[in-house]
Amino acid sequence: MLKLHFAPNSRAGRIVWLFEELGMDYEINKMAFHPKDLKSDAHRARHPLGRIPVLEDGDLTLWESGAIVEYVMARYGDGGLKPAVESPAFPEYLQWFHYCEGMVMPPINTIMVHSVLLPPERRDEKVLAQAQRLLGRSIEPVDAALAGREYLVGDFSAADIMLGHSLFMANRLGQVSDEMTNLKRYVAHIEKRPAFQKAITMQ
Ligand SMILES: N[C@@H](CCC(=O)N[C@@H](CS)C(=O)NCC(=O)O)C(=O)O
Repeated sequence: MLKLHFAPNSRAGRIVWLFEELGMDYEINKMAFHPKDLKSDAHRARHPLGRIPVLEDGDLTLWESGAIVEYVMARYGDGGLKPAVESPAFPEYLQWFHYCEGMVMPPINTIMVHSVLLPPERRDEKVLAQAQRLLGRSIEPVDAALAGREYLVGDFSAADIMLGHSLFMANRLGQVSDEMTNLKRYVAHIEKRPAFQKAITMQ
């Protein structure tokens, strides 16, 4: 059975969300979002940087959430959760799938570091404000693309799992302005999916 190394309130939620959407069986190794677990020798043996998510499938150990999502879909997804390669929606699907880690998560990481993770005396207000501006600019095109759309590209897809999870985090951090009405509506919509709720409430 597939085994996911997981910590609450992290990108590992994307993989649980995917498993649940696909109706798969899986095993969870719950770790604390804390160096005592993530930077342990046991976990560094799985991921050189001591990060999550990490997937184990038999002898395979795989990290990078996007790679894990693509691997699980290719091996176990039966062609679901993505447009066919020939479909006009396929290139845009790829764009939003990769926009997530490429453009949206970097400023979210910085915001997390300078508003939550560092002790108050080490937080930098200027770095925080710069990351907040960058995140705002990065999510504007997503808000525009979502006009009149239920999901990012037609039917619900893995791009919604990747980028939707980041937009949920951005919203939870208070970084989605009320003017981004398409984004607000979209986040409220994906939050209603039972598979998402299972992933997000897993502690
Ligand atoms: N690009 C990687 C990022 C992995 C990552 O940074 N994960 C965070 C949790 S969301 C983590 O493990 N942080 C622990 C740390 O930085 O020590 C992915 O998508 O899997």
